[in-house]
Amino acid sequence: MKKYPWFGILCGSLVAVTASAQTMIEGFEYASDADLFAAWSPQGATLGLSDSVAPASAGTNSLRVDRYFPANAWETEVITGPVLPAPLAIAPTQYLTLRISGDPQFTNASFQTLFLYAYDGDGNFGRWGTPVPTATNWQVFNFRANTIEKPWNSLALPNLANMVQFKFFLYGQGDPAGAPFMATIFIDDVMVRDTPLIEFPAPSAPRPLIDNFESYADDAALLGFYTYQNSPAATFTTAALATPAPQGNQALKLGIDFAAGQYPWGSVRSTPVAPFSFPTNAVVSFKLKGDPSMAAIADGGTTFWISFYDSAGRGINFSTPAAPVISSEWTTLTARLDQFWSGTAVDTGNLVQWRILVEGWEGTAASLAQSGTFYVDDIRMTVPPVLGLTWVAGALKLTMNGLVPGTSYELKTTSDFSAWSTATVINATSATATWPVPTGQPKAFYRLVQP
Ligand SMILES: [Ca+2]
Ligand SMILES: [Ca+2]
Repeated sequence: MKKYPWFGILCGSLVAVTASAQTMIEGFEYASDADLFAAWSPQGATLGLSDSVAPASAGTNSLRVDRYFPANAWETEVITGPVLPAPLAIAPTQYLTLRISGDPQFTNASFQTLFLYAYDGDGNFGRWGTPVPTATNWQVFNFRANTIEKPWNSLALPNLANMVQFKFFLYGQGDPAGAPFMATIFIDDVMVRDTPLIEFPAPSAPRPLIDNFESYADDAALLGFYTYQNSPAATFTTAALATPAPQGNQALKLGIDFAAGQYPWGSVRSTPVAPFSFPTNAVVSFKLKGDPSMAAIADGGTTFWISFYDSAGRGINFSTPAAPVISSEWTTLTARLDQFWSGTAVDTGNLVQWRILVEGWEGTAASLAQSGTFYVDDIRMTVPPVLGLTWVAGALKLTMNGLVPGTSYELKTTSDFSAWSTATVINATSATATWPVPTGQPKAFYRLVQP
């Protein structure tokens, strides 16, 4: 007799489906509310299908939950999902992911948490939870599977290799209860994934000019926009405006007193600005003048960094070799997006901040303190212009898009690539310009350059 339960578990594990890179547990893509109600049942809430879905969601429906939370201690809604068609095996390193759109009404709650409960074939269960959002935009929750918690009323943590059912527990009140309220939330795309789901909003417009240091009336204005970041704390940076400059009248001057020891660096970080994107075809360019007095101690840690940050403070970095950092001449450096590196996913469509940094050296613990002076100017993020040809009223016109207003371009032409001549100069007043192609030439090639 005792063999039967053992046999049952063995059979269950044999038919379990292993969650692959992305396994959809529930997308709420039911044809009707009746089909939804056959699968999901509430306790005191009203459920329904909604056409509110997250922008990146593949489906057209989500689950709408309307629930009145009276002022009772620990007032909780339980929404029970269907028994899975086959047990699901979830690896401890995988993620339980779901989308949710919250409700500001939850600010009334004295305790507000959405738990995803998971049940195994033996009736043990665990949960992952997070505060219910009080914003109505779609958000993503990612729970690492092995962070599952055992509620007080479960005998044991569930066996992640044999999951058979999921439920939502929606806590709307703690103890004591807050004010009563009516709330509506939306849930969608309950998934098992190998990696967290990270999505970013639509990209903002590019910012062609990052900083040319011409807009600051004086050093005080410069330091109203930039703040110091140094490491270790004994490193000291002084930022000022410097004249002459390779562009305009002013450049950034960084005087850095590097502390003794390894990897000292000094930097200035901008104030957050309106979000801007770093298009994949854009090029960051800047001018850098180094300090030849650093040459004697320069090593692999002697480097200049420019970094950009998204609104969550996640950064991408471009770092140079030592040569421009120890050069007494101005060097123009360029970097494409794929030359920037990062340890995390960064919303490069919505960057809001940048940092200008000089690291003195790698050195050793015995490295002595030393000072250096560095200059930076004309930091730009340029998207190459795009040329096209159009017929307008029987005449051929060259169209130029993606121009930077205020910039002067030379339109170069050749018929056979043996020599290029200047066809015209375009002083861009907007992002677009046109130029009439001369009639009577059988073929010509054009390119637009920024002299
Ligand atoms: Ca859906
Ligand atoms: Ca300048």
